Amino acid sequence: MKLYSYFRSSAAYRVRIAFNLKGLPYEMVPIHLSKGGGQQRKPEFVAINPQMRVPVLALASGDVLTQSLAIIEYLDDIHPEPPLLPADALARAKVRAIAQMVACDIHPLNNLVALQYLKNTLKHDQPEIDAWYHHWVTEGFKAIEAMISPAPYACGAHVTLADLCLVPQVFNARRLRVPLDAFPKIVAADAACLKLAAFDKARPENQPDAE
Ligand SMILES: N[C@@H](CCC(=O)N[C@@H](CS)C(=O)NCC(=O)O)C(=O)O
Repeated sequence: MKLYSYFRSSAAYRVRIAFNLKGLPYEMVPIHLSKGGGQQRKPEFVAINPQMRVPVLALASGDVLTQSLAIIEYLDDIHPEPPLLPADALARAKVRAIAQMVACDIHPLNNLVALQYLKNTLKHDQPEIDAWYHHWVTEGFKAIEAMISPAPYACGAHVTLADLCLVPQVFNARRLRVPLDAFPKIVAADAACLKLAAFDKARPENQPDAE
């Protein structure tokens, strides 16, 4: 399997963690999201993913999967061990809720295309863009902080899809200097995950395309 990734992409980071937890090998194809206007906009990549985003997973069958949560659930379906979702329906819904708070509510407001639109089209200055970023991460983290009880991972004794989404978002928040003092539970879950080799190996700074 080929994973189109960018070291700093938090959506690709989620998928890298899943691959590592499952112990599955993959070939990494780095897509630089900013150099030369962004390789994601080149016709050869648009032909692979018309949405011009990473991650993308290309399967040996020729099928192409997009969207990190769909890719992770696909990997979980074809390689169920270790499971990334609990067996119990109620617990699964709770894990998916935390994952989607990150992937559907926080991340889309903060990802590169959204920030570039604020800057280049709407002409906001950098302090305004930083304030936008901080606002949406802080709002999202406030809600997540109230909803998790790390033990030691976000949703209990086992790593779940919630952790795969939370850890990359915490990485991004730190990179953009969002204060995390008000979120001790999120910080604790992140620290517990980062002790695991699967998470450590997936870190942006440990990728072949890291700068
Ligand atoms: N919902 C998508 C989000 C994918 C996404 O937005 N990826 C970003 C990097 S984290 C991207 O490729 N951005 C391209 C750009 O900003 O032009 C997923 O979960 O895979």
